[in-house]
Amino acid sequence: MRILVLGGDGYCGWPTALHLSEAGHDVAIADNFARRQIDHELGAGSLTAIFDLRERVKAWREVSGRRIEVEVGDLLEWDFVAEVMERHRPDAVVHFAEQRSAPYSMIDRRHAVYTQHNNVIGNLNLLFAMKEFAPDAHLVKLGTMGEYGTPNIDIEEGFIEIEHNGRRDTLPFPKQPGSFYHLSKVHDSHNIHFACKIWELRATDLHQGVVYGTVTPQTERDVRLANRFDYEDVFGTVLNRFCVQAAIGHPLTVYGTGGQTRGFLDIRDTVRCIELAVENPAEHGEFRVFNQFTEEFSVERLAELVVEAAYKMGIEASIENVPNPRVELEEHYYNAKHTRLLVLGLEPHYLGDSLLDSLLNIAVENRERVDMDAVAPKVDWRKGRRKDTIRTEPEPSPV
Ligand code: NAD
Ligand code: USQ
Repeated sequence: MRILVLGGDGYCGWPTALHLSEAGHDVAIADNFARRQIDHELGAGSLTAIFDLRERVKAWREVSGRRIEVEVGDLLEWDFVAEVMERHRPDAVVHFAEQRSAPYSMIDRRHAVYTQHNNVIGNLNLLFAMKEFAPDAHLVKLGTMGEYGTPNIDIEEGFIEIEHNGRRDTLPFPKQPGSFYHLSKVHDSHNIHFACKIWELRATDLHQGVVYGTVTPQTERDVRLANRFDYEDVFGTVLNRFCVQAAIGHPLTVYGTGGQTRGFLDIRDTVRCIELAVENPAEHGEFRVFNQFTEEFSVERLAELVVEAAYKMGIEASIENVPNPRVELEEHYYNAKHTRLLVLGLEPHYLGDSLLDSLLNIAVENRERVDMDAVAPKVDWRKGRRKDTIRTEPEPSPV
């Protein structure tokens, strides 16, 4: 298949592009490098050294003999999106290209506006370009489990059958997102659903949980293929952060009581889920939702698992329940369905000692690169970013 991977320079996009290329598909990446620019803005960076995209695809060609095309541009620019879609006429479009950090979207008005503008309008441009130039293509869109929030009932995969005043209907599952970022994903879902209805587009909205890990069989084939590994307070996801914190002797920062529970998955399962969605497309006019995670953990439990794994490696790690900078339930019911990808053939990598060992080892090997000031949480949902942490020199802002 001809597959366009939008946001293919990012944490999930890069290993997915490699995985799809290795599976024999013709892959092209589009990216505007906004994520690398945000590293400059935040004064932070990946724990692992990452090469620029041109070097990455060159290395991939050397080790695999397979070519990945690169398109540099912004989904906000209609001419770019239209031109890329018209020239490639893809069979599938995998859309990762959004601002994906909840804390980043909560820094202040400017960052909230950037996040929703970038995500919602980029996605809308894409829908119009698909309608115009690739109406048969299948859109595989990265959404998030956080669209649902934490309701006191089981979470279904996208839709719920409801009986109300004696009548029944199947309706989109209620959404209660917890940040301006998560809200942008809800807006995207509505726009995609509507586009499928009116233009008969076909789409799969992958409500992905929190991703951990960094290595896939492709990224470890050459140092130039390494994936990014975010650990700081804005882009680092919780398990990756805990492993780095353990490696540098920083207490594991459990927010509040740590009873907040989420769906999690290994980056190796992310790339496989995308492949399964691409190879089993939705029908014309169909908007389907797959919940993409493999296991549920509370944050406190994850911290305990990291402490135990670190102990076996001779590292003494500790847990600190810090005041929660977010507004979220810390004790709640959580039971989310996630069978549709399993039915298609997903064989999950469950969180175990070997993965934790490997993450802790990567963290230990790279500990000299860790910026200690970037570890503690600085963005508060109610107050925005602490003023003393704002850089005084001008920021190269993506806004
Ligand atoms: P990332 O920030 O590492 O990658 C996103 C990529 O998209 C970056 O390379 C960025 O430069 C690019 N991009 C952003 N806006 C763009 C635009 N307007 N035009 C072109 N390129 C643009 O993020 P990620 O962790 O790889 O996440 C990818 C997707 O998966 C996101 O949509 C995110 O919401 C979703 N997701 C991620 C996780 C996770 O734990 N990382 C979990 C659930 C869902
Ligand atoms: N948390 C801690 N300590 C930390 C960091 C986080 O306790 O040091 C807690 C948070 O309060 C939250 C949970 O861990 O309850 C998850 O936080 P996270 O930063 O790992 O993930 P989140 O902000 O939810 O966002 C990430 C991705 C996002 C994706 C989402 C999937 O950045 O792109 O959409 O995971 S989900 O959580 O299912 O919505």
